[in-house]
Amino acid sequence: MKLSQVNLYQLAMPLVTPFVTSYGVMKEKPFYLVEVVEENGQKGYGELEAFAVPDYTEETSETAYLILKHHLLPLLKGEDIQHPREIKERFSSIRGNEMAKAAVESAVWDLYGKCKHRSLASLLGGSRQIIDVGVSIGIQENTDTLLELVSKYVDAGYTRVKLKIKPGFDKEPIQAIREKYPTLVLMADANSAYTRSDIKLIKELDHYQLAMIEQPFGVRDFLDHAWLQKQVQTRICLDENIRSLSDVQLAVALGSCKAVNLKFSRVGGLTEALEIISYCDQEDLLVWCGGMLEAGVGRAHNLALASRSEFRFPGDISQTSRYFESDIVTSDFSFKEGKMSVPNGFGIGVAIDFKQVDKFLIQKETLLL
Ligand code: OSB
Ligand code: MG
Repeated sequence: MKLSQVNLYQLAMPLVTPFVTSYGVMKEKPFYLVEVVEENGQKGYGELEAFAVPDYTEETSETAYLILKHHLLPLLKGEDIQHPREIKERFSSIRGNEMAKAAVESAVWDLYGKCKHRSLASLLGGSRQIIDVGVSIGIQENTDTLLELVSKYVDAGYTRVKLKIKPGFDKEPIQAIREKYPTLVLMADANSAYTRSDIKLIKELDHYQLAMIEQPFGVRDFLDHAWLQKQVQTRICLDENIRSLSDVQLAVALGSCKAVNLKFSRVGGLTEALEIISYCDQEDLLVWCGGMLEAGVGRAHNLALASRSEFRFPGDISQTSRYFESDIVTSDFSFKEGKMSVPNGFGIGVAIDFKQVDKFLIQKETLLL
């Protein structure tokens, strides 16, 4: 495949309700839809998932755009790409900037699927057609609102609930959910809001049969997480810490976690994600598919990846309508009773709805390769 052109659609999609985490509030999702075009006119799509503010990882939508345009795309100029796996190697001279890399890489995987008449799920080695999915619930004003939300999702059939927590909004809401739903698969995500000095509180969370506690400590704190994991029964799951396979290897060597939230966008692409999945499987480390409030394109990539059988725990892949009024793809991924189907058309298997893209468009830029 020879790429001839890349179109960047800068979009901003308002969220139906603000998403609140321990570190901030998100009211809209600004992102780029990346369209890679090969010499015969075939097109592939990826989403650039970096947020507006560098409070989850260092990248922002703006910095990732600059890296993509000035440093990543020039590396593909005139290159004949035999397989999307090669992209990781071609980008290896650029440090970090995983989300910028993943945006291009995932678009090339889609393009490759379309050229080869294969679904992305089958290219990635996925075998499941229908997968269990879970919701991630932001920090709520009070426990009543939270319980109402949880009951709505439980009624809809979601088989796993993840609750965002922070100091002051942790034990009480977890206890309230647990009392009402004794057997619900429940977990908490702190987005690094705690430190070693919170050990007493975290030990108390051991009493609520949480499936895991995600990212309690700092985003580079492998040692602190290892210290914590030794003292609690509940699995510690790492999210922000994991930017590459070697981060997972470090976590295993130190005993920093018993589970990994895998977002291909946070680890630089699907190729790195596949290596992480194999390694987790080999090490018996629970791995599951995380989310970045994706629109339809990123969601389709997630579903394809999550169709691999190694994902034995429901991911953060819920209905797009939880986050957005309408989507930029024509499919709604048919959600039914807590399960979603994996698209089986060529590539990501969903079509772009350009009327919708126009609706959210800030500007479009064409880059010739
Ligand atoms: O920590 O997993 C996280 C959303 C934005 C930033 C970080 C996280 C999240 C989520 C939402 O938990 C997952 C989703 O439903 O897309
Ligand atoms: Mg998380």
